[in-house]
Amino acid sequence: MSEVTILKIGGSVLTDKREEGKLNQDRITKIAKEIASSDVQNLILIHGAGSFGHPIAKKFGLDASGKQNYAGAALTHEMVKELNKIIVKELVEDGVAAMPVHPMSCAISSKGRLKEIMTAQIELMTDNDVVPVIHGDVVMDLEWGTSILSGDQIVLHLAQRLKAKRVGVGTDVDGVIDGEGRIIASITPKTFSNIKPLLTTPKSVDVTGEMSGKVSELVRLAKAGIQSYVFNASKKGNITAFLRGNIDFGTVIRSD
Ligand code: IP8
Repeated sequence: MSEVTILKIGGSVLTDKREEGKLNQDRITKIAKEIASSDVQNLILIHGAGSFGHPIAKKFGLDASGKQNYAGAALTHEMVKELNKIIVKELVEDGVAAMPVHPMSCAISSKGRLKEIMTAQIELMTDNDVVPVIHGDVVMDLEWGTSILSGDQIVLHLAQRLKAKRVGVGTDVDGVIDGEGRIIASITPKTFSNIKPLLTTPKSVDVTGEMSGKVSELVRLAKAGIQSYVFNASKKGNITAFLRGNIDFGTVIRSD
């Protein structure tokens, strides 16, 4: 298979995180159009859960501690699937051959860490110019019964497994921001330990750790020799620039 580009778009971009189950339809429309007009080959799209996943997961106690509630897990899965359906539909209407991929049906975690995700169907999709649209989800867990799987972990896993040539994580801020509101231009595994304490968001509704969780996954990826970018996906033109390899904004996470 040819080298893939992996783009994750955060739930904070696609939904209104202040209200459960509320979309940010304008952004979804804008982003789908940018993806449709970029003509990028071998794209894998991953999206976060936003207000379709985090509030409901929190309500049922499904966080990183491994607490169990199967009915709550099923309802959370249904709700993130709903967001996925809306995004796939929007892309298809704009002429992108997009197809849903639900981790609950093809991935397994252990103590909250992704162990396995079936990639044969994802590879077949990209080989056939289809864009797989994967999402943060609830998955079966070898130790805990079920656990929350963030889209950021899926980025890490697929980028390594499929040897991605370009990896980007789009958020609703201009990159990774330091304690004084400045964009951090680059992060390496060495510099991350000093930066990490600046990124935690107390009392967040986000069950997967917001920016700190995201950058931790990307630092793991950098350790494996794959560089990635965190950038503002809600600004017009940024997704197009990333997909075309013209990114000179946001934060780069690299190995040294
Ligand atoms: O928004 C979380 O995925 P993320 C998935 O990518 C759920 O962290 C179900 C909350």
